[in-house]
Amino acid sequence: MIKRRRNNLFISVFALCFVLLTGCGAGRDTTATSETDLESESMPDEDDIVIGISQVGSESDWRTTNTKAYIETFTQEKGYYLIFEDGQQKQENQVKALRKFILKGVDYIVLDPIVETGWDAVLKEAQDAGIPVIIADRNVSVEDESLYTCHVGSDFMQEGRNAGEWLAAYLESRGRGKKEINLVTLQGTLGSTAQIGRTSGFAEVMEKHANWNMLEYQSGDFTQAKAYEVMEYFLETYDDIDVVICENDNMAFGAIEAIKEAGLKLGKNGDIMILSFDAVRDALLLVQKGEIMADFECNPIIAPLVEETIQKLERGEPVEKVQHIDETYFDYRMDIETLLESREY
Ligand code: GZL
Repeated sequence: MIKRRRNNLFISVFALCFVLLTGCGAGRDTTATSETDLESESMPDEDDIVIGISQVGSESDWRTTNTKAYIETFTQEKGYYLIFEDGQQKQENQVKALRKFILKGVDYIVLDPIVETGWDAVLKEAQDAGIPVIIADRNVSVEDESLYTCHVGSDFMQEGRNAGEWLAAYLESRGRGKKEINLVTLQGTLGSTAQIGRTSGFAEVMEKHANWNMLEYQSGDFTQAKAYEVMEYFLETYDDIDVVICENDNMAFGAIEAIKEAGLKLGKNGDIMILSFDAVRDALLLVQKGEIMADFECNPIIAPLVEETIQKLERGEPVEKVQHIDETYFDYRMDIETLLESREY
């Protein structure tokens, strides 16, 4: 068991705040201290594992499921004390959250970094404070890889390759393997691991198809609203788009709205085909309708793997530096309705 490193300041600050706020003994339930953050009202028990989680934001359906899994996994009944901070899609908020965790002397930090760069200094502060940092979902790019314990998340490059290979096989099956294909891409938050991986993984496959023309890349920042605007721009700029690559489902929702408003048809017999990433429930319903041709899963339920990693660290066991979660894809040919019956999200 790693010696609890909480400093007396943490306990006394919590004791003072708790008594002032409630004037009573330790409750055991957790309530949000603001609309985006969540912290237990009660003080941690001596043996609680105190975990500070810095989340990207609440920009997508995927993120909602990802957050829900953390809150359902790290409960006080299971011996955890969770401090959850929503970065609201701003790196400076996440850096502030990490410094707050360090000041409070948490036992572990879990960071889902909005972008890959800019973390070296604050991760060094965590390392100097002796607090292990687990990078979850997206990844960091740092000079010194010892600044974090491990990365638990998806292989985004592979997700991109899977999408490229699926499109190549589909076009071949429709006798369009050698035909000119015009594509545009709605990228995620620029510099995020999900965007970097999906863009480069798909590009790797595109290099094998000289007849594929990527007309333009534009970021929709993983949001439906921004993607709608960018898709409107694409439709005004290009009159022969065959395929739209959406680097997450919420951007696919925005693109579909703009495409329909332009009077264009979606799907294998339509004007434009959409490939998407995440495979959240509402998107899979659109796959079933044929409006999204294929959706490449990005599993948001990472919390159990993070918990398993923390438990290993608690027992002093080694952990893999990179732990990828298994993922699949869904396309218009599958019985989505049946698949959804057994799907958690
Ligand atoms: C991917 C995750 C991405 C999702 C988006 O692991 O970081 O961020 O694909 C989310 O939906 O916004």
